[in-house]
Amino acid sequence: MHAWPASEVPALPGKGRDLTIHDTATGGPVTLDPGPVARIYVCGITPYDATHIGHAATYNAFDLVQRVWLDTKRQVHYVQNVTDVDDPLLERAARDNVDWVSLAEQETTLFREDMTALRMLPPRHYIGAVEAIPGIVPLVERLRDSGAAYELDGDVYFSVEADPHFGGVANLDAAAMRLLSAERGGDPDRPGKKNPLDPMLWMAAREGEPSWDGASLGRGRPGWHIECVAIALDHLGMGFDVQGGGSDLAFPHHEMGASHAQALTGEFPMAKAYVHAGMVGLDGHKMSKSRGNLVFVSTLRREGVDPAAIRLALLSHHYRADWEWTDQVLQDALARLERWRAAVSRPDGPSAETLVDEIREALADDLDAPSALLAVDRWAALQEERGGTDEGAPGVVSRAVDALMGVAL
Ligand code: 5CA
Ligand code: ZN
Repeated sequence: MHAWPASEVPALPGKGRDLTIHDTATGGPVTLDPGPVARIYVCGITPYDATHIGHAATYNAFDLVQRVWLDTKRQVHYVQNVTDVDDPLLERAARDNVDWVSLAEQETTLFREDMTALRMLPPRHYIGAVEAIPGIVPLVERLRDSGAAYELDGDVYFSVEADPHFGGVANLDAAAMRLLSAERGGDPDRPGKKNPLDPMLWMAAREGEPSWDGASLGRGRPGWHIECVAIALDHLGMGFDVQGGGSDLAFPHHEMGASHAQALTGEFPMAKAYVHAGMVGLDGHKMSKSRGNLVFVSTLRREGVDPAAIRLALLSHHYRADWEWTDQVLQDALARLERWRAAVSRPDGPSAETLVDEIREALADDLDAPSALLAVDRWAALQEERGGTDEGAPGVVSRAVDALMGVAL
């Protein structure tokens, strides 16, 4: 699949510092030390509805990760998937009486447009589940042949007991795992499973549903977790730097993915840091496609909201916090954008040297974007109150805000 066009990342004087980030698996900060090419996998959308503010907030977090790395003069190898075949997509297509392929294509196109408008850096490899199937099948066969997977009425399940590290990503107790498994695509109550938590690797063809050739697995379609593992291992290999997604992916998705990879390669961990963004809510509930309480990026754009203001609204919350989208959040972002634009539109201003360091420090410290915004606010306030004589300063500020936070002033 093609991704979306890259917006330019201006080069800044000097160099940023290495990123320290909260790792769900260890429950604490890790300072990542990627090689010259940092490797990151971020779980993509299931394209049955438009990009909402919650998605955008999660992708904003991982965009910041990359911008911090780029500022340390590294390259970034970024991979993202599109879950373009899965139960929720097929169910939505059936409900609305539309072709599931067209629905997925249409929503993926809209997602690309939203990401472009928000200046999110595109992945180098943007891979759909369907196009990954030829790579998934041999992995499932290998897991089955090694005894890490078993068949149940034609479906193939992964055995969580095959991984000695199982549970080490989300660190949840058995009851919590069982509950979340039922809520998030698992089937803990299906009779005949070795362990209720075992996730499906390959689902045998169902009447009226799409299916693909699965070689010795028979016709069917892939499970959700193996999709991301196959794509990540194919394009990044084991031991990449960050696997990212919203906090609702820690269990079962990233937990199971880590176990699949361990059983396949004998290596651990798949990612050096498992990074999770908080959930954005609306009217007291997590914004979710299934609940329907959504604010779409595309709707805001159609209403004429500047995407830079949407981006500032996302940046005004720490990525790990759960927060609520309100009209006030957007109004504050619009006002901030106006203040910043006025401040950088003057030919000179207060020195920006310490400001660039402050933004860099804030972001390198677990992506503290709210503190970075406050630092820019202080510079803009100084500019408004007293101005300054540094001729390069407004340009440095607008380049820094663009390079490090994707905000075009
Ligand atoms: N296709 C899978 C991942 S492989 C999936 O979860 N798709 S999704 O469309 O449901 O979500 C895409 C990303 O947005 C995931 O990282 C998810 O954790 C995140 N996300 C979903 N809802 C919210 C929300 N309300 N707030 C923050 N992030 C969210
Ligand atoms: Zn995923």
